[in-house]
Amino acid sequence: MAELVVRTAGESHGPAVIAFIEGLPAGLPVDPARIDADLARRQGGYGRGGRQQIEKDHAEILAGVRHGKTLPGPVVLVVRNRDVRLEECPELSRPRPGHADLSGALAYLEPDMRNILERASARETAGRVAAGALAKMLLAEFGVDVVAWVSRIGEAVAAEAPADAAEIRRRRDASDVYCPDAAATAAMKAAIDAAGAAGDTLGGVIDCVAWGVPPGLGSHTQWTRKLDGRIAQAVMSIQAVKGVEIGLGYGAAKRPGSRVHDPIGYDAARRETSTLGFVRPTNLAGGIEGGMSNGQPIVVSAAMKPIATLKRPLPSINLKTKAAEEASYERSDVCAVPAASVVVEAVVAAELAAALVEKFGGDSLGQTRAAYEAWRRAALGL
Ligand code: EPS
Repeated sequence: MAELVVRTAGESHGPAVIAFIEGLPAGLPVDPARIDADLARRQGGYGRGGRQQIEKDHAEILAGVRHGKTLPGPVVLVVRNRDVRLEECPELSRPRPGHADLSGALAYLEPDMRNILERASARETAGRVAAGALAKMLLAEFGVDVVAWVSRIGEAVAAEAPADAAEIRRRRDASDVYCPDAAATAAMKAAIDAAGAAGDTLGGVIDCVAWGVPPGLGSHTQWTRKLDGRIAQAVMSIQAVKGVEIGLGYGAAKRPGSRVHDPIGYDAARRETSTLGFVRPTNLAGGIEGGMSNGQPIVVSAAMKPIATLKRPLPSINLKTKAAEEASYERSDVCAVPAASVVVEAVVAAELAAALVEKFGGDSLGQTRAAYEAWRRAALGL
């Protein structure tokens, strides 16, 4: 079974963040400018701290690409850090509630929590975003378009987003907080200002939709292959994410079945779309039934907690003395929800690309496309 694997390496203040991507079909056109555009978006967003003034992320392609196309071997992308001082960074001895500091110290028997936080840092997501940009290039070959945006920061909530990917992207990219609603953008910025002034931090909600996903990605046959489970794992693993919903999510628990499940219809005029003509008046399932895509847009939502590093620190202890002390404070962001929305888009794309490669094979793009077309013809003949 073809397998698309993404792994990252690197410390926040080490020489670089690295992404290793194995299993992309050979012959996939790679546009480095699109990788860097996503990296730049990830660095931005209102509420970021001083670090992003220092960094200017760029992905160097170290392996796996020749003449602008993927080779059969793995791709390695390197995002070099500018703020390199891993060896000089001081010890961290007062764990921050909500950060990896204390649990990491106990897990790795590591009294200097610097050795934990450097890898736990969300700087790591530069690697996942670079890899996700490649995944989006593969998905685009099959008409799949993944878009994520910010729908809530603290108490500031956006109006429902338009149904059209291009329109969402246009409005989102004009917003300092990557939110398609201009009025909500102003409220979100004000909320971030207030939190910053109070020495506090803010979380929020990120919405993500993938359009054009063919039916049948994922599988009902084994829990590890269920597409919703895999997307949930990928999104939940993003630093500070505490909740993931697919479609109606928690809302489905409150309603009777007749108001949760999406009726099934058929419209021959829509056979040429990703739905193969199977139409649903609603999409409360969020495009996944039985652990498989059903041809409807895949709808994912993620809740991000406020960043754990507080200018006005919470009570903690000194790990060496066990005496009560305030948690450590390090330069940090007031709000990184906009940046995390870029990461959500990347990891959802990576999971969809992995499921696509598993279903259609991934030795070369031509073979992947041929298998996809053959499956499509057969499915239309059902
Ligand atoms: C982070 C702390 C900050 C953030 C960092 C994540 O870094 P520093 O300690 O160098 O100021 O800016 O995020 C990034 C560097 C990034 O590129 O996203 C943390 O502790 O998680």
